[in-house]
Amino acid sequence: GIISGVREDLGRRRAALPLTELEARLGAVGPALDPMPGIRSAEGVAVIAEVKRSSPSKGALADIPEPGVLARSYAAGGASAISVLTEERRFSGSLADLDDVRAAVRTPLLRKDFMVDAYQVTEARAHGADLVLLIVAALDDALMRDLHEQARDLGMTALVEVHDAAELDRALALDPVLVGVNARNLKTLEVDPRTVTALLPRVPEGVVGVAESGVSGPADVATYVRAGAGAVLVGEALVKDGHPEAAIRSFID
Ligand code: IGP
Repeated sequence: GIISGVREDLGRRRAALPLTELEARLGAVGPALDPMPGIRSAEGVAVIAEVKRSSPSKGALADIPEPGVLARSYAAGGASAISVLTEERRFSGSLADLDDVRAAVRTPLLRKDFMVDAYQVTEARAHGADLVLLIVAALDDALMRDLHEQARDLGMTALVEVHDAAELDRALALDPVLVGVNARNLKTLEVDPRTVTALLPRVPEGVVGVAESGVSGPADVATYVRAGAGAVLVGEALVKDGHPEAAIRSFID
């Protein structure tokens, strides 16, 4: 599956920068932005707009020559945060995409990847990310707690992603501020919005619930909002839309 494949990639990735060098860069990137005030105060629903070139289920989604340009239109449309896929093998993303987006906008940025060790979290911050994704299904409780704490120590916010009630319980044990329910089953890769509508009502008040995947228009957003979504995370529909700015506005209204 996707998650075991990611672990195999780690050796290759470590050929990149030594940890000490990444840590040396942390001072230069400036403090992480807190996405929560913007997400909590968004009118209607907060939109987390994703830069996504391709996916394992759909293949290539869009040609994105300049992720920073796309990100600027996301920001102009009112996105509360921007997600950038950095996973290379299955999503054709990269840290270069994150760098490009960071240079283009001041909006809080999520590094969207399969985080399975501390190096990746430090790397995210060193490249200007303000949020990291923690997928509960990919982590045991001890590692999840460590990465969650590390993110907080770096001033970052974790988006803790779940797919079922047992994972939601594990996520809530972290005392998170942002919990995502992904409608896409990571094993079958199929999207079932009922995953979101069943689980979001179980997210306690004070924790922002993020509905992830399967938004193709305002009607899907409305369904998720009725289930209690404080934010929606949208990729495919926005990268394929010629007018992402207007699309985001249509989700918010
Ligand atoms: C976006 P969509 O259907 O709007 O393109 O989905 C987002 O939810 C999806 O990219 C995603 C994802 C993930 C990708 C959610 N969780 C974990 C990779 C890894």
